Amino acid sequence: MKIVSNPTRRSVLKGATALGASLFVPAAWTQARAQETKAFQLTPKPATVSLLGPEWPDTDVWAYNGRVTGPELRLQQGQRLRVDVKNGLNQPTTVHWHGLRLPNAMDGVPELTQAPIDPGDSFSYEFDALDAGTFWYHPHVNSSEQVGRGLYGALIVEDKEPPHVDRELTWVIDDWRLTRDAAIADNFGNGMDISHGGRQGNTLTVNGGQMDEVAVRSGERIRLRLINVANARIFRLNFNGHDPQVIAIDGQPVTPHAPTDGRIILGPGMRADVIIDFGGDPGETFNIVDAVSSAQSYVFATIRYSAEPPLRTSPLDASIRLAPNDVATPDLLTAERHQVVIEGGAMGGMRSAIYKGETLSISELAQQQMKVWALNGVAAHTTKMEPMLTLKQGRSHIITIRNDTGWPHPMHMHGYAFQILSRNNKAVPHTPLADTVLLDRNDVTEIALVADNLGDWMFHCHILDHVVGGMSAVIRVA
Ligand SMILES: [Cu+2]
Repeated sequence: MKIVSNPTRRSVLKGATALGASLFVPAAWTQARAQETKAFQLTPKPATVSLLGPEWPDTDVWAYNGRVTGPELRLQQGQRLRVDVKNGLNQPTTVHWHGLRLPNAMDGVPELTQAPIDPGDSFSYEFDALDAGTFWYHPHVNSSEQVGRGLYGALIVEDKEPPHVDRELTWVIDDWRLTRDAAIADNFGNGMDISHGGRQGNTLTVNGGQMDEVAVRSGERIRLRLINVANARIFRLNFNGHDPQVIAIDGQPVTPHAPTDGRIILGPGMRADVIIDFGGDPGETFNIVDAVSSAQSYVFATIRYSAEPPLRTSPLDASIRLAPNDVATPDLLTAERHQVVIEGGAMGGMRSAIYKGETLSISELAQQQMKVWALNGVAAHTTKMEPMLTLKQGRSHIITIRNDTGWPHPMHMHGYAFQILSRNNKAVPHTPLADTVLLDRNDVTEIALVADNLGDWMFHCHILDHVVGGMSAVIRVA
């Protein structure tokens, strides 16, 4: 991997002038100004691919540049990214850059931050890659169906000084609902999925194909970038016989640590970077298990050691700690406090919610295209709404999120990396930064941030059918 050189004085000055014209930019952004632009083209369009291998029929999908997953966009921290998107679908789309702190107008939310890109039309996204880390991109129009049909890809911003590893792998993990003919089941947005746990699939893919085995060599150190792009499935990966160290969560560096219970938990939208020293013997095999619960688990993939002699006899003696990104630290003593309450869904206690300004009973909400979820008493009917919360620009804020439903929800906030302070009144170890926080049913969590990125930002569940059911809101930073 290449190492980014520091921006020259000239490029810093040039950048400062250009950015001075925009509304508001955190101080760090002007310093991180790119000296070079990396340009890519993305064309979302129908395509036919093999998800299951040659013994199965091909699958009609929607895909970026005809590939599932879409191309891995890679650039170095501090570089500028430009992506020209041409819509080859027969419906509007946008591209959202999940987890990236970027100017509001580049966030890819239809109506809220840009007009949707109509079929045949184009839109160019351009912003600086402020944070190194593992991110991804996907549409934000009709997301359940567009993501569920295969529109997603990884966006990797390389560290200036990456840890020394022998190999780096990206696993983009999806869960598809296929018919017996390997076609995508077209029952998107049905009431059952919306009101329960979302669109759970029946077929897993990694990077758009089957990954029964992972070939490794004894002694090697691998950095694994895990990205859960599934509509609804929560993964709990256990690397049996190995000791993965989590070095980043949602792209943001964290104190290297072993995952709790040995399971790496990834709700939809979430990422983890892990470093694994493969200490098994040549020829050995181990299972990676998705340990859903103590009663339920399945083999996600099998690690197979080659017969080659070990690359080294003891683990590499090199630091695996990543340099932090320049994210402002909230002042918890002076922070303003806010609350978000999640209600609704099947087996929930919600009696009514506000929909389009009117209070409706739960059965009336069900008749409004299943708007059966609410955030602070409001079921969303569109992306452009009056803000649920308004955060004062430049101030620190603590948001308490309470899940009063019978279902887990990975709650995602755009434009920010927030600290996860506590879960059920217990401090979260390492106070990780994240863009998505997974709440189990009846969980309460506190997150904190400095409101340094101006604009109207989406705050929503990343179980995409829950968004269809109204579980989204706007947080305004002004
Ligand atoms: Cu949800």
